[in-house]
Amino acid sequence: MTERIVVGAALLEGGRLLAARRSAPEELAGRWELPGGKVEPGETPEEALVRELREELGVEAEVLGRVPGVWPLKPPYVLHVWTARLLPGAADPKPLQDHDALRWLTAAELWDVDWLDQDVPAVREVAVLLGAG
Ligand code: 9L3
Ligand code: MG
Repeated sequence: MTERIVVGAALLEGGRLLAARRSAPEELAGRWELPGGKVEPGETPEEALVRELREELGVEAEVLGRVPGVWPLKPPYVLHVWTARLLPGAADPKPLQDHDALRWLTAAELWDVDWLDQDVPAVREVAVLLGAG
Protein backbone atom coordinates (compact mmCIF):
# COMPACT_ATOMS: atom_id res chain seq x y z
CA MET A 1 0.00 0.00 0.00
CA THR A 2 1.28 3.48 -0.80
CA GLU A 3 2.21 5.45 2.28
CA ARG A 4 0.17 8.57 2.86
CA ILE A 5 1.82 11.43 4.68
CA VAL A 6 0.41 13.23 7.69
CA VAL A 7 2.36 16.38 8.49
CA GLY A 8 2.81 17.61 12.03
CA ALA A 9 4.10 21.07 12.92
CA ALA A 10 6.73 21.74 15.54
CA LEU A 11 5.64 25.37 15.79
CA LEU A 12 8.42 27.20 17.61
CA GLU A 13 8.38 30.64 19.18
CA GLY A 14 10.91 32.06 21.62
CA GLY A 15 12.25 28.61 22.46
CA ARG A 16 8.78 27.19 23.14
CA LEU A 17 6.89 24.47 21.30
CA LEU A 18 3.15 24.61 20.66
CA ALA A 19 1.21 21.55 21.82
CA ALA A 20 -2.45 21.07 20.90
CA ARG A 21 -4.96 18.90 22.79
CA ARG A 22 -7.22 16.87 20.50
CA SER A 23 -10.97 17.01 20.99
CA ALA A 24 -11.71 14.44 18.26
CA PRO A 25 -11.94 11.62 17.34
CA GLU A 26 -13.03 10.08 20.63
CA GLU A 27 -10.11 7.65 20.87
CA LEU A 28 -7.58 10.51 20.61
CA ALA A 29 -9.49 13.16 22.59
CA GLY A 30 -7.62 14.58 25.56
CA ARG A 31 -4.20 13.63 24.21
CA TRP A 32 -1.73 16.24 22.95
CA GLU A 33 -0.19 16.40 19.48
CA LEU A 34 1.81 18.43 17.06
CA PRO A 35 -0.97 20.10 15.06
CA GLY A 36 -1.35 19.15 11.41
CA GLY A 37 -3.07 16.64 9.19
CA LYS A 38 -3.15 14.72 5.93
CA VAL A 39 -1.37 15.92 2.82
CA GLU A 40 -4.04 16.20 0.13
CA PRO A 41 -3.45 15.10 -3.50
CA GLY A 42 -1.57 17.78 -5.44
CA GLU A 43 -0.19 19.42 -2.30
CA THR A 44 3.39 19.43 -1.11
CA PRO A 45 3.89 18.54 2.56
CA GLU A 46 4.96 22.14 3.22
CA GLU A 47 1.77 23.48 1.62
CA ALA A 48 -0.30 21.05 3.65
CA LEU A 49 1.37 22.16 6.86
CA VAL A 50 0.68 25.85 6.19
CA ARG A 51 -2.95 25.03 5.27
CA GLU A 52 -3.49 22.87 8.36
CA LEU A 53 -2.09 25.55 10.69
CA ARG A 54 -4.40 28.11 9.07
CA GLU A 55 -7.45 25.84 9.38
CA GLU A 56 -6.78 24.41 12.82
CA LEU A 57 -5.20 27.40 14.58
CA GLY A 58 -6.09 30.46 12.48
CA VAL A 59 -2.45 31.44 12.01
CA GLU A 60 -0.16 32.23 9.09
CA ALA A 61 3.06 30.30 9.44
CA GLU A 62 6.14 29.42 7.44
CA VAL A 63 7.88 26.09 7.30
CA LEU A 64 11.50 26.05 8.45
CA GLY A 65 12.77 22.50 7.96
CA ARG A 66 12.13 18.81 8.25
CA VAL A 67 12.69 17.03 11.54
CA PRO A 68 14.45 13.79 10.55
CA GLY A 69 12.29 10.72 10.92
CA VAL A 70 9.18 8.91 9.70
CA TRP A 71 6.78 7.62 12.37
CA PRO A 72 4.03 5.06 11.81
CA LEU A 73 0.36 6.00 12.22
CA LYS A 74 -2.71 3.95 11.38
CA PRO A 75 -1.82 2.40 7.97
CA PRO A 76 -1.38 3.72 5.31
CA TYR A 77 -0.48 6.91 7.16
CA VAL A 78 2.95 7.96 8.41
CA LEU A 79 3.90 11.09 10.33
CA HIS A 80 6.47 13.57 9.05
CA VAL A 81 7.31 16.59 11.19
CA TRP A 82 8.48 20.01 10.11
CA THR A 83 9.57 22.94 12.21
CA ALA A 84 7.64 26.12 11.55
CA ARG A 85 7.25 29.63 12.89
CA LEU A 86 4.51 32.22 12.92
CA LEU A 87 4.83 34.97 10.34
CA PRO A 88 5.39 38.45 11.77
CA GLY A 89 2.04 39.92 12.76
CA ALA A 90 0.31 36.53 12.79
CA ALA A 91 -2.57 36.14 15.23
CA ASP A 92 -2.16 34.05 18.37
CA PRO A 93 -3.04 30.42 17.67
CA LYS A 94 -6.59 29.46 18.68
CA PRO A 95 -8.07 25.94 18.82
CA LEU A 96 -10.53 26.33 15.91
CA GLN A 97 -10.82 22.71 14.76
CA ASP A 98 -10.15 19.31 16.35
CA HIS A 99 -8.49 20.83 19.45
CA ASP A 100 -9.80 22.23 22.74
CA ALA A 101 -6.60 23.56 24.33
CA LEU A 102 -3.19 24.86 23.32
CA ARG A 103 0.01 25.26 25.32
CA TRP A 104 3.39 26.80 24.55
CA LEU A 105 5.86 24.49 26.27
CA THR A 106 9.39 25.40 27.32
CA ALA A 107 12.07 22.76 27.01
CA ALA A 108 11.59 21.98 30.70
CA GLU A 109 7.82 21.54 30.25
CA LEU A 110 7.89 19.34 27.14
CA TRP A 111 6.82 16.20 28.97
CA ASP A 112 4.16 17.86 31.14
CA VAL A 113 1.45 16.97 28.62
CA ASP A 114 0.11 13.56 27.65
CA TRP A 115 1.34 13.34 24.05
CA LEU A 116 -0.26 10.89 21.64
CA ASP A 117 1.85 7.73 21.68
CA GLN A 118 2.39 8.29 17.95
CA ASP A 119 3.89 11.74 18.54
CA VAL A 120 6.27 10.83 21.39
CA PRO A 121 9.25 9.84 19.20
CA ALA A 122 8.80 12.98 17.10
CA VAL A 123 8.63 15.19 20.20
CA ARG A 124 11.86 13.55 21.39
CA GLU A 125 13.54 14.77 18.20
CA VAL A 126 12.11 18.26 18.70
CA ALA A 127 13.41 18.17 22.28
CA VAL A 128 16.91 17.79 20.86
CA LEU A 129 16.36 20.94 18.76
CA LEU A 130 15.17 22.82 21.83
CA GLY A 131 18.25 21.72 23.73
CA ALA A 132 16.21 19.52 26.04
CA GLY A 133 17.14 16.21 24.51
N1 9L3 B 1 -1.98 12.23 13.81
C1 9L3 B 1 -1.06 11.93 14.75
N2 9L3 B 1 -0.21 12.87 15.18
C2 9L3 B 1 -0.26 14.13 14.67
C3 9L3 B 1 -1.23 14.45 13.68
C4 9L3 B 1 -1.33 15.83 13.10
C5 9L3 B 1 -2.08 13.45 13.26
N3 9L3 B 1 0.62 15.05 15.13
C6 9L3 B 1 -2.93 11.18 13.36
C7 9L3 B 1 -4.30 11.39 13.94
C8 9L3 B 1 -5.21 10.90 12.86
C9 9L3 B 1 -4.45 11.06 11.57
O1 9L3 B 1 -3.07 11.24 11.94
O2 9L3 B 1 -5.45 9.51 13.07
C10 9L3 B 1 -4.90 12.23 10.71
O3 9L3 B 1 -4.78 13.43 11.42
P1 9L3 B 1 -5.93 14.56 11.40
O4 9L3 B 1 -6.17 14.89 9.97
O5 9L3 B 1 -7.12 13.98 12.10
O6 9L3 B 1 -5.30 15.70 12.17
MG1 MG C 1 -5.34 17.73 12.27
